[in-house]
Amino acid sequence: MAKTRVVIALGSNLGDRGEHIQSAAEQIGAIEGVKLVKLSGIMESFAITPAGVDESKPKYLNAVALVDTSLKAKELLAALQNIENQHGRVRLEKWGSRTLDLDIIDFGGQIKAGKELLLPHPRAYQRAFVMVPWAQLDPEAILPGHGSVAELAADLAEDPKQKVWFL
Ligand code: A4P
Ligand code: MG
Repeated sequence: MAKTRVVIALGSNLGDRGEHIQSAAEQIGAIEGVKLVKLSGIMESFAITPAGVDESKPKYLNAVALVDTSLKAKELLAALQNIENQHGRVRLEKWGSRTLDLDIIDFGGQIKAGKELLLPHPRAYQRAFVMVPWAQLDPEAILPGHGSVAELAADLAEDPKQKVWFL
């Protein structure tokens, strides 16, 4: 069966953040039809809210996973939401604090503007905590509509507010 290379971002800023990220990565690798190819290091950064960087909110741990899958994008999204729910994810406010967030950043270069699923993830290109680890895992990667991931990462890394600290 044809396989699609997918980039998934993992984030947590509530509870045992490192444990949420580590165990979610294992759960992603255990989804039927998904193979975990590479997991980035885990890094910490300030919370980004719709109003900008908010240093008063709990800090995030983030990581990026590269996977190969035979699933369709919506099937993968449903499996990821199932994992979020197992981590006690409660949705209260937009971009609110969460035990676990799993976002599909890129699905084999697909472009999609559906209600449930936007591809690539519309805000990923603005976020150092996604671009920096992705560029480390795959220096040749291209984000559809935005170009070289390594170049985006290098630009974002110059913004002090977006600093990421690898653990
Ligand atoms: N959805 C659409 N496209 C996608 C996609 N490509 N991947 C839909 C995953 N989901 C996608 O998401 C809301 C809806 O988006 C879902 O029902 C799905 O159908 P959600 O996870 O329930 O809510 P959310 O996480 O608040 O929204 P979203 O859009 O994922 O938020 P963001 O933009 O990802 O922001 N700061 C730091 N430092 N680190 C972070 O990880 N994360 C956020 C979340 C804000 N600030 C952060 C971090
Ligand atoms: Mg999300």
